Amino acid sequence: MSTNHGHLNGWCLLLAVVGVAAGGCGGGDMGRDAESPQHWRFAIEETIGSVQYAYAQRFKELIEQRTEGRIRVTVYPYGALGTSDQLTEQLDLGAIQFVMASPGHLGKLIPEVQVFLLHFLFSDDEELNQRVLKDDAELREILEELYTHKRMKLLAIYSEGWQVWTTQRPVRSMDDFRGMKFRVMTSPLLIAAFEAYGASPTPLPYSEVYSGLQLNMIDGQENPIFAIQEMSFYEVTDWMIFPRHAPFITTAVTEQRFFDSLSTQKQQLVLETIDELDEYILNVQREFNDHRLDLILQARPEIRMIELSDDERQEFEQAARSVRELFIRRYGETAERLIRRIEQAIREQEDGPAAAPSS
Ligand code: 6CS
Repeated sequence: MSTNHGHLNGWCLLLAVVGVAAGGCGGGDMGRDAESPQHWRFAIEETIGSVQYAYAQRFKELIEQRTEGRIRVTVYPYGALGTSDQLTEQLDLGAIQFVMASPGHLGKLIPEVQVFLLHFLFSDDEELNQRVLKDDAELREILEELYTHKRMKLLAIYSEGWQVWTTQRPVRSMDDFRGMKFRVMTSPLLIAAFEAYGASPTPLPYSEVYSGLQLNMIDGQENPIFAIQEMSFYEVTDWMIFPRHAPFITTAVTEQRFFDSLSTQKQQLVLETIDELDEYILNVQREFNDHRLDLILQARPEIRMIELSDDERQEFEQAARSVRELFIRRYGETAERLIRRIEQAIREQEDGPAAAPSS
């Protein structure tokens, strides 16, 4: 990210072109009297109707209600302001105040956050995982520090549902992955993850996945069901594979300087609102993923589905271990602490706080 003024003016120009009165571009709302109207901008990495959209819209509703309209929130869906990487750049420039930043892309900027991309790390129980992501103080502390170094304030971490592979041929074993051009998000660890399975991973931004599948530049990709439906990936796929190897995890973020400029009351308002959204979004993602699987099946009943058995998952789980080791080798002590903390927090949730530390 850059704070270079040439860049800044470029973004201000871009924002002006797309119709955003950019508060952060030279004397906007920040730093005004706490009671004056304010306009906050929340950019997401997904389209209207997505899980992230539901999250940001609910945030908007609650903030506007609670401030009786003194704070206005505009939500920018994917495409309005650029790719995931461009959203975090614009946050850094102060042009937007809130973004969704998924580790699948943010990992280029904060490598340790790629812990959320590791396969077979989380439990099968979504509610348990959510408690770990939301409530584990040590995990949050480590991550908050990493985000702060990049001038971001981490607000929330949540799952949008299990990643599902969409492919042109059945996949039950690593053999089936051999030579498959598989699209991954742009964080480097995902390349290692699918190389370990024998595939040929191809990093691409979200907006290029549909055309990549349609033109056979890629043979497969992974995303939660709701995204497969709303991005129409199901139109250009023959198989859906359910390995339960990883949830799609994202983070809601604000810019640190913006947050620090708010009155204590407004900071509290943001934190309390975010806190409430956690349960809301767990229910939304479940509902979206369930319902949209039905929509996919109605639209293309010929799509074939495979749920990997525990035995079939084992082969992948075994291969994924080398990626964990690579993650630690590449990114060091903090990376290792994050893995250990997540494992320990899951054990504590499963067995109660007295769970013994791992050896
Ligand atoms: O695959 C991706 O790139 C995207 N998938 C989702 C579900 N959300 C945002 C992310 O960029």
